[in-house]
Amino acid sequence: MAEAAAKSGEATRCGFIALIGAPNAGKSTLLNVLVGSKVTIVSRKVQTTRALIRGIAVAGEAQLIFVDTPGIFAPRRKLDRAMVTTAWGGAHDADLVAVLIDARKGLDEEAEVILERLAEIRQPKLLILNKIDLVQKQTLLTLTHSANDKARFEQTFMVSAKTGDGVADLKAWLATHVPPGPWLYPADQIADAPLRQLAAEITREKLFERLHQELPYQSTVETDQWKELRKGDIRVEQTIYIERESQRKIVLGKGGQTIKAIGEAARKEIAEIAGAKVHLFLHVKVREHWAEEPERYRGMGLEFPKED
Ligand SMILES: Nc1nc2c(ncn2[C@@H]2O[C@H](COP(=O)(O)OP(=O)(O)OP(=O)(O)O)[C@@H](O)[C@H]2O)c(=O)[nH]1
Ligand SMILES: [Mg+2]
Repeated sequence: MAEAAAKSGEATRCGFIALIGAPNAGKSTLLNVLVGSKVTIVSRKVQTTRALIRGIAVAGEAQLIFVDTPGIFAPRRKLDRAMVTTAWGGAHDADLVAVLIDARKGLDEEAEVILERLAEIRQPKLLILNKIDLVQKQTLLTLTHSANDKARFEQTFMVSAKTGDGVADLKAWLATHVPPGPWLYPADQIADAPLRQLAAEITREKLFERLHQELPYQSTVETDQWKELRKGDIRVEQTIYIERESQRKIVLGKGGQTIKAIGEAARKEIAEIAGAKVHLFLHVKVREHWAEEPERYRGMGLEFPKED
């Protein structure tokens, strides 16, 4: 029935919901649980997401297009600036803006800065307190009051993206609050990034899991080749860009162990999303100024900052 209605555009709803918040608040985890499938990468480290990533879900007669955004923080490098500008841009372009706060961290400085800037956004906003599995109920009530004092929210939700607690309520509310209109995607579509881009993100997630300190932030991944072979297998070639020669041996690891583990983990996941056997080839390139190259930003789906 939903599909039939979608065709005519009658009684259906469809809208963009931007998920914004400080790095590590759980935006990507929440997007994946809302969509019911992994469309955006997650890590324990901050600043994992670098560009806008859409995940699509259907709830009743509504199509909900969630937009995952990079975490908002005080930027230092050019890449940071591009990420933060992109996040606010995502909020400005959405129909509804969902502001995530890590309930365990509460209103720290990063969260305060975001709440202050919300006044600039005209769209209806909702507050999502995430990670409620980690805090006491009383803390949540106090946090709800103080956050609602600082910005105007239509509604407050308390969820755990990890356990799924509260997510159904959030989805049901969104289904009746996105604008009326025809669906923009086919009913079964859950993502709109090309597979080769998601594949690069998956490898980057494995880098974030296995590399530490500055290396995750000084590296990026691109898919150079995605080729279907005759038997239906897929050959994927990717380049990991790093900034210094000395980082190469860390990425490779003793006897190539690290890169092997990264490649193995990424290959399995890429095969799952592609639904085919994948042969993954990883190359490591030192490119001192990759974070200053417009081409790398295009690869990530990020706008290259104009000013310097
Ligand atoms: N306990 C708990 N952990 C969570 C919850 N949601 C997310 N996390 C964890 O928080 C960490 C950060 O999650 P992400 O989804 O990558 O956070 P993000 O807001 O997308 O981060 P950036 O992309 O860096 O801005 C991961 O280790 C998640 O597993 C939650 O509800 N409860
Ligand atoms: Mg993220």
